[in-house]
Amino acid sequence: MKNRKELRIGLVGCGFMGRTHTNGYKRVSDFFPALTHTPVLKAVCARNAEKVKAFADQWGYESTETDWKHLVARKDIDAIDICTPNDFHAEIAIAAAAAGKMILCEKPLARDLAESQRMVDAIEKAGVKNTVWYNYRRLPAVTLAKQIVDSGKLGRIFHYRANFLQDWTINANLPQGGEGLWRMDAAVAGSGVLGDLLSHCIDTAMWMNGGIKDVTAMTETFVKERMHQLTGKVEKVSIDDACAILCHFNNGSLGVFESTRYARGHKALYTFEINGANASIRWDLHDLNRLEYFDNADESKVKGWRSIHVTDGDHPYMDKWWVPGLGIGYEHSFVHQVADFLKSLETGEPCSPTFTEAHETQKVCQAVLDSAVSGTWKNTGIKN
Ligand code: SOE
Repeated sequence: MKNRKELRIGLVGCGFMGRTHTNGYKRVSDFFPALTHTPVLKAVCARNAEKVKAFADQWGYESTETDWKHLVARKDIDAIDICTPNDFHAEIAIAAAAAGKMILCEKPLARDLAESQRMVDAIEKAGVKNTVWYNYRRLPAVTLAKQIVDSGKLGRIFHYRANFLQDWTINANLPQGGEGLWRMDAAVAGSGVLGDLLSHCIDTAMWMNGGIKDVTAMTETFVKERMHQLTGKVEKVSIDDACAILCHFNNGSLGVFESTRYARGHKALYTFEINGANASIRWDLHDLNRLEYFDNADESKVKGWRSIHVTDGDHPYMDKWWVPGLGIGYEHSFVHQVADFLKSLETGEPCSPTFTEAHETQKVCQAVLDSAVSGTWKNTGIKN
């Protein structure tokens, strides 16, 4: 740790994402020893004083705050990490940018396009470093898929398809809103599976296969009314429980995306497949260290889908972990995102996806919602 520059973190929110990010900060310097910066867990902020104190004690934060405005004003904080429900992303990010802080924001960037535009304007005006935690990009098998696509091995790409399936909201008696359930409240989340799950798929897709030009989509809310945990009243449900998208990418390929919280038996099944003229690749979060690859140039008698165990020393990020053949997990994607953010402090390069890139994902989400309402194709406005 000696001689490393400190990156003093102020975390807002101490739920599930607060834990994943904090684990990333804690692990990174041990496994990426060549980095010149090291995160310091300076402060964590949440409204509930007892809860935030317990989180700070458990994870090793030096201090706590109960008002994010106090955290943003602190001189001993370099970077604000936003892990709150979506309705606070914009307000905190805009204030943090104005205070000259670096910002790491949990996905999706915002509830809607207008909000994400204001966030992009704020970071551009302030010129502060920023990134959005679309963590799946940084699983070694997913990064390898990106490298294979970039190498041109797939040839002309025809199809990109992705799914993100869950089943945790099928029970009609599950309330909406409030702690742990804010993802079901459109006023807080912005949208349902679109922003929460499909945004991951859209981010990965545009990273690998370029911009999405236009979309046609349908959304469905299967349970129309639920008791709201905060008001105790039965209220209309306004989020999308399920969403299906057809789209054209700017490179001429076709995209098919599906997400739902009503796929009985699936807890977090994220899969994607890309079909090119020469080769195809596919990936499945449930087997996250594997990438499947089909190369049409293989000798015909042995031609078939290869199952690549992405755990060798020359695979992305893997030289930092154990020995070849030993896998890593979901949590490592967050360690890798911290490592890449710290690296970007050294190089001066942006840490992708930046707010500007995540705003492109918001453009697709907006077009999806508009299309689902109008029943027509919608342009995203994304040019490349
Ligand atoms: C929802 O259940 C959720 O936790 C998302 O919010 C995350 O972004 C996704 O990675 C896993 O599922």
